[in-house]
Amino acid sequence: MSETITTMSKDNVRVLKAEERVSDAASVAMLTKALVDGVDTCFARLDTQRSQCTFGKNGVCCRLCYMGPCRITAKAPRGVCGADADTIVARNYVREAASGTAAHSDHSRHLVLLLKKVAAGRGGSYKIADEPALRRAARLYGIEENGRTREAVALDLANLFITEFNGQEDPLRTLKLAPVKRQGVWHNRGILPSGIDRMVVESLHRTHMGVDHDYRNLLLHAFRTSLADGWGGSRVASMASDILFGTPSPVRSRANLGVLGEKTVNIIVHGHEPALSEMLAIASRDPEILAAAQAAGAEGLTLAGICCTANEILIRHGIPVAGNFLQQELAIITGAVEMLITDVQCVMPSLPEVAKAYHTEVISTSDIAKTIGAAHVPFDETRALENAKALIRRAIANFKNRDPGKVAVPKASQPLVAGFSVAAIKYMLGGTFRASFRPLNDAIIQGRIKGIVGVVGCNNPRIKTDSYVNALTRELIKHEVIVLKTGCAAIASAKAGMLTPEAALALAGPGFREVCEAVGIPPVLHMGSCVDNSRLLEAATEVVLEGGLGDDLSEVPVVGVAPEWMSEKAIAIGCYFVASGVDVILGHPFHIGGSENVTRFLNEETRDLFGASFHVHTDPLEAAAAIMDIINRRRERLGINRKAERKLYDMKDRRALNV
Ligand code: NFS
Ligand code: SF4
Repeated sequence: MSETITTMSKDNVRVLKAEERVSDAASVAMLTKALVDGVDTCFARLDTQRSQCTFGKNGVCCRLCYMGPCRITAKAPRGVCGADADTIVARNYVREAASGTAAHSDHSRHLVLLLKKVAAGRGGSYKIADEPALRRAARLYGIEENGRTREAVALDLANLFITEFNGQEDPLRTLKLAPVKRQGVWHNRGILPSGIDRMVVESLHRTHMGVDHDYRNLLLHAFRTSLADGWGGSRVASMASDILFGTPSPVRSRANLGVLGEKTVNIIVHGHEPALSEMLAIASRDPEILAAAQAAGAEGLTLAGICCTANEILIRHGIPVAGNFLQQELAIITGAVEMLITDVQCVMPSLPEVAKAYHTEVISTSDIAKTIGAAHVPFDETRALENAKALIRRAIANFKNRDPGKVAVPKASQPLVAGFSVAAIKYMLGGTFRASFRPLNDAIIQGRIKGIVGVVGCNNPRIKTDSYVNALTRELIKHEVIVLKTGCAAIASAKAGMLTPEAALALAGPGFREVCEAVGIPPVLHMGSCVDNSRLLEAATEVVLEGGLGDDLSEVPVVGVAPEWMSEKAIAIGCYFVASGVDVILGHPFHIGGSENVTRFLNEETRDLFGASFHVHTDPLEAAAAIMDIINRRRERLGINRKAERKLYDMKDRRALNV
């Protein structure tokens, strides 16, 4: 097990052991196997990329026009056009936030268009799975639903959602779901976003050569665009998926590579959009399909997920999770995956290369996301169930090509409970007849729960996989903080066994443990995929509306953390949290170090603008201390920290201790 992982390069990079790169036993075993099988992974490639560009890292490389590319140094403080470090760093940042917003929102658009087709009776095998969710959403937007058919209501809602994308001048309607005071903040700062598509286009326009050069003006647009994600595209995506596929409620399952069957046909779905994976989930239970798998000599069929597609079908169907972002290559290395089906986002282009060493077929299904070496099977929504069945049959046919000598499925997997939508949390706290956030607010006011922290985002091979997420989460639970999770961070907790009610008994501080025991919830609530970060905002808004904890998100003891992030989507998420009044801790910094002004704006000036800012803490325990500090300051301001409570060390105390 402790075999050394060498790199594919011949230079003298420090050689890390598998245990130094990944946290869980399954990943350690597969990374070790990669070496034996001669397979290149992102971990090895990080080594060959070891001397990464410091200009890029500091955000001072500009290639926006063909007088360049330009890079800013002490001797060359301006690009050919005259742009300085502030302008260049800010422009690059706006483009990152716009790209993240585009990814979440294009995903959202696909769901909205599907909802419209379903409403018009052209949805094929799709239907409105959750009529109460549809009617709830319609009421939020003032759409008449009483006495009307669900199709008519769905059509109005889908059309309204479409105007959220193509609106030109009016602010997004979905912003109205935020606390009134916060809407006022956005108005006063001039960052009420209009149509989502327009915000992204404007980002590209403003960052074109020779347009917007004022770093503050640029950065405000990064926040405005990101608000169109969090309180627009992502929020709409969660609503549309709940209507089409069902609002999540707590469901049991398992996570980690050990969910793959040694003797079953294994199919992995990977990416983000739930439309195809929903159908695969349904098709995978079809008796005919199961019989076909047995006829092929397998003991059955295992469907499992990676990344956010995994989260989508986990929270609605309890389909097991094979792993998070950095396990996509490792899953193939088990030698036991017949087919890996991808849709969009976070799919490594290396997958077909890895698959060459095994029998795994990599299938791309979205026409906007192809990879050389992957077979492309375009997914046709109008024939979704047939498409899904055909894919599964193709995977079954591939079972006979499995090389038993190459199969090594790690035993590791952990039980979990996931699926905590806001509706589900309300129900768990208050029951059917008085579903409410009151018990949560009361627990926070009484100090049994100190605050709410959303831990979200990716893995990044620069950080030992899951290590920061899990160390931080453990510390927060101990300090009586309820942790809400989405995306790959949620999967990290699942693999570490923290998504079970039993984890509360073992890990939670005393007051919080009582609450978890009384309600029967885990200390860490898995709320879904990354677009479901909108559910975190929804939950925080419910806390505000319930009363007693301030009347804006900037007053509630709530913090967001992106520990091991890597994606531009994380930048959009971070920005809409901060613009919503929620402080965001990053486990490693943005590419902005080349501009003191941009850094000061994002880490300090935003506090005056939004009541929250970014903070960078590369050490998880330092991050936990900083988070408790923010939470306690907010509790002070609310006047609920009166009781002399156990002393929590702040940063200064911690440093003093280390002396
Ligand atoms: Ni979020 Fe979900 Fe994972 Fe990161 Fe990618 S899967 S959308 S971006 S890597 S958490
Ligand atoms: Fe260089 Fe200016 Fe062109 Fe950027 S926009 S590449 S700084 S000349």
